[in-house]
This record gives sequence, C-alpha cells and structure tokens, in this order.
Amino acid sequence: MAKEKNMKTKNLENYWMPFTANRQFKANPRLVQSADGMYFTLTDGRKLLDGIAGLWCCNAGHNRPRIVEAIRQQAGELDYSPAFQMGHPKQFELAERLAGLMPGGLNKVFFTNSGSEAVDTALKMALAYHRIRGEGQRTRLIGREKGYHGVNFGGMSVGGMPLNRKMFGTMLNGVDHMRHTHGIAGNAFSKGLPANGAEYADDLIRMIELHDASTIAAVIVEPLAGSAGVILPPQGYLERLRKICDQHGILLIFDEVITGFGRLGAPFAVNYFGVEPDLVTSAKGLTNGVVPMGAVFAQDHIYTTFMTGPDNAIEFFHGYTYSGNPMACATALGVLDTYEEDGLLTRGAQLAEYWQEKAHSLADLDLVIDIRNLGLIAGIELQPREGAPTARAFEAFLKAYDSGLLIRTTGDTIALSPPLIIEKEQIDFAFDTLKEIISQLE
Ligand code: PXG
Repeated sequence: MAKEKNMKTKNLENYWMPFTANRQFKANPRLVQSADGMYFTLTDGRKLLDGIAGLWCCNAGHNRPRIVEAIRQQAGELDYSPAFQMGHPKQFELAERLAGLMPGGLNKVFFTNSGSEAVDTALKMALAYHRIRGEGQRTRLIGREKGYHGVNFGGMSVGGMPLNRKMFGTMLNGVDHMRHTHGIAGNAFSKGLPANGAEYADDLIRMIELHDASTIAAVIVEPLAGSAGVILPPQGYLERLRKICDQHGILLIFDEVITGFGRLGAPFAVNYFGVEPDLVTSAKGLTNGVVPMGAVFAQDHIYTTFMTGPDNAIEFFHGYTYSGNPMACATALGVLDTYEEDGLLTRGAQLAEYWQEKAHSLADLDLVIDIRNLGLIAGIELQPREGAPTARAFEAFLKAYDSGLLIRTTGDTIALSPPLIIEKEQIDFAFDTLKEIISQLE
C-alpha cells in the first residue's frame, strides 16, 4: 500500500511494472511527483539529484521551457497525422536538423517510437538492403555478448544480456555474438578508453571464418555499452571493426540509444570516435525522454539502394502508426533548440575531465574493483557479495535514494549518467555521497 499523500489511489496492484521487482517495489514504493532541472521531487516532498538522466535520456534536464512550450503548441495545432502516404512539415524539418548533426553521408532518418524499435528497424534495413542488391543470402546478424539492443525479438536476439534472453525461446535464427570487452587484463581503473583489447574486434574474423562473410548482413554494437555496466571500447577497437566490415561487405550498425545526443561530449559517438557506421540507432535523448521517439540514421547510399523500381512502389515495407508523430517531432525540435541554446551537445567535453577525476576519487575504496568513465558517464564496479551477486549494488541504490541521489545499478556496477546541465557542485555531491555510501556497505 502506498503511504504517499499525493496519490489518488492507494492501490498499486494493477500496474505490472517493467524491469522492476514488483513485489519488493510495491511493499516499499519510490514515487516521483515532479521534476525540474537536475532534480526529481518525490511524492513525500523529498528531492533527488538525477544522477542518471531519468534512464539515460533526460540529457537537457527536466521541465525545460522550450520543450514544454513546443508540446503545448503542437497539441493545439496538429494532434496526429497519418504516418503512411501522408506527411507533416515537422518530420522533414526534424530529419534535416538531425542529419546536420551527423558527419558525412549519414543523412537519411527513419522515425520509430523507442530504441527497441529503432534497433529492429535497422536490422530489417540491413537485411533488405542486401537482398535488393542481389545478396539475399546475407541473412546473419552479429551482436556482442553483454550488448543491449532493446527487448523486441530482433534486438533481444542480437543482444547479449543472459537474463533478457533466457525465458524467451530460440529468438531469431542465424545470430551469433562476438566476445565482450569487459574485464580485459590491465584495463581496470583506466581513465577514459582502455589501452588493451583492440584485437577483440578480430572476433568478427572468427565469425567470418565460421559462417563465411557472404552470409553475414550486419554487425551491431553499442560504441559504449551502457546497460551492461558501462563497458568501454578499447582504443582502436571500433576502427578495427569498421575495417573488417569494409573488407567483407558487412554493414556496421552503431546503437547510439545511450551515446547519442551529447553523452560523450560530442553529438554522437560517431563524431566522438570519428568512425562512420552504415546505420545508427537512437532514441532517449532525441526527445529528452519526454515523449517516446526513436530514429535510425542511414547512409545516403543505403537509402538510394532502396529507391529502385517504379515510383509508385513502396520501397521499405516497414513503419509504425506513430512514426514521426507530430507530438514527438515537435518535442524533438524543442529539445534540439534547447541543446543548441545551452551548448549541451558538447558541454560534456568541458566537464569530462572534472567528472573523470571525481569518479576516480572513489578508487581507493575497498569494495571498488573498477571505475570506468567516458564523457559524462561513469561506471563504478563493486566487489560482488559472496553468494549474493547484485545485492551490494542494489543496497547502494537504496542508500543513495535515501541520501537524495538517484543512480542506476546493473549487476554490481553503479552507473552515473546525469543530465548534461549538471554543475560541478552537483558532480561533487554525487560522487561524495557515493563515496560515503560505498564506504559504509558491508
Ligand atoms: N539500445 C540501447 C543501447 C539501449 O541502451 C535500447 C536500445 C532500447 O531502447 P528502448 O527505448 O526500447 O528502451 C536501449 C535502452 C539501464 C537501461 O538501466 C538502459 C536502457 C533502457 C532502460 C534501462 O541501463 N536502454
């Protein structure tokens, strides 16, 4: 039963919560009432510093006036416009502005409603692309262990999170996984990109030797794996993957659902690493988490490949009722205005060093076995409690919540990824609070 006075109902039983320990939560609920800037206000009136940008998505912080106003205006002007065989101006304006953030030929944008849908869309684009080019035998999709690409069947299949997969049968056929890059010897406590392990990209060569390149359509990786606990690419790893893909006609997909929209101190990881994939998936920061939306960026040549056949033929039999929904487009435009006005897509670069030093100030705590960071992301890995993996990190989550700080934990790693408007004093508060909490953990 909820104790909170601001709730109209005290019944928590009808809502089946996602990725949540329902019974534990409902016995002791944590309910948010409102949010502004860097803070959530709970239904009991307490404030929480948002250390994880909601769920890695509220990059501009909360309750930003431009975004609120864009939604208000749009709701009164055009609520919905059919997604198929009809359009509305903001879809085209948004696609143009998004393309402007990307380098080179990544200038075609397809809209979805989530990261999971963006991933499944990109996988389907890859398969159809090869088929149109007369290479329809390229049906295999390669992911990576510990990868997270959403929870739909395609993304779950190429994903490498055991608990996200184990209950759901055989999933897609013809999927294989490269090794992950977590825990490579010599990399613990690296500041920024770790030095060792670029050769882990050669695992793709192993896949090619096993399956033959002519059967492989695409490889999908997160440039930096967020959900699995902030796993960074070793220096040179992504460049090497790109090269192997090029040599073998395999499309490279970057899943930038987390790394997109300023998280690394550049608009996208594509800009940050200077590595251009063929397709990029995004969501989250695209609309600041305010209204659901995802997007796939495609290289111009991929789009052009589809534009064959008679003019009246639908080129890609795929789309969603809410693709390019007016409310989502208006929100995203308000979000891009906010990012631009506040310089948020590059602000992370100015704060990254301060962030890194504060994160690594936890290195001497007994229970901390690794600290990983890039841009405005940090992962603090704790020694798992014997016989009870994840319990220690979850305890840290609860203690942080009680101390006014929202963090995210995955396995025994604490993840931080705050709104990009964070100030230095708030960075201090986050890491100082965590230091205190971790030093008290048993
Ligand atoms: N790809 C990546 C790289 C993601 O991180 C998705 C796809 C799926 O997006 P949607 O919008 O369908 O949820 C994600 C989502 C966490 C956490 O705690 C991460 C995500 C979602 C929820 C929690 O790390 N990432």
